[in-house]
Amino acid sequence: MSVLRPVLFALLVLTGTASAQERLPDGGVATASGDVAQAWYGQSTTRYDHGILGDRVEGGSLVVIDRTGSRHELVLPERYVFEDLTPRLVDLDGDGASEIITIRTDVGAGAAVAVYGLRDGTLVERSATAPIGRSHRWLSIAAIANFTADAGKEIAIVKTPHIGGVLEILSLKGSVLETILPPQSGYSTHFIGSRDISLARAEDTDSDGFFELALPTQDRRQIVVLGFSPGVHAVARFDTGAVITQPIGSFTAAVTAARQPQ
Ligand SMILES: [Ca+2]
Ligand SMILES: [Ca+2]
Ligand SMILES: [Ca+2]
Repeated sequence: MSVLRPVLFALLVLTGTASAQERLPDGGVATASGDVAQAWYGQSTTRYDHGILGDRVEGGSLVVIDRTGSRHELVLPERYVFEDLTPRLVDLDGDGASEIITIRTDVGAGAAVAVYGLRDGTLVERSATAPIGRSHRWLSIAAIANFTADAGKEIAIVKTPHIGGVLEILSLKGSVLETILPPQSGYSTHFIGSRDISLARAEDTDSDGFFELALPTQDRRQIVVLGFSPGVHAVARFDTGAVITQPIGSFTAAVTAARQPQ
């Protein structure tokens, strides 16, 4: 016993150190209760010189632990990085299996949304948008929720949030991520250097089953609340009195108060 205990302790410490080293230093671990138990970014790399998320270290692989405890790793080709901090685990299409939603950047052509999943026990790409089209152009995944009557949950993104952000709503249809409503310009959900990937927040303020999205205007001095069903429409607008630097908090009460007749 006296020999075994220190050996076991040393093994545990080594295991912990290894997993910490392989994870993106400032990245998080996403957890869920479905077929995917955990996901994070590994194989940190400095091969992309953009550095808008607090440092110039980005993810080079996607690591997934399935519900049986098996580990899967998808290593990106050299021309890509995950320009993101923590993958998102959401069942977009309602089939009971988690989708793994990431921001994947083509070093030469900018950021895209890439969706992965486990299929027959293998980690595979389910779908991806085209990259923005230029290097050093990023997009923020603003929120994922049921925004419209399209089946399942939709992904709200803001392309190029630093230089004239454009909001788009994406719906996963089979293997295609389709933009389903007219893009809306003039929003910003991230500022350079921030580790908050999104300043936006989704809530169903009127309990109709469709979520509204609160997001900062381009100058980050106002919050606009948009609804998407039916069609894109403004629900409320608030002056913040200062530049927004933190993710927006719960806004249902403010919207409810704004709806009341004065
Ligand atoms: Ca699914
Ligand atoms: Ca929907
Ligand atoms: Ca609603």
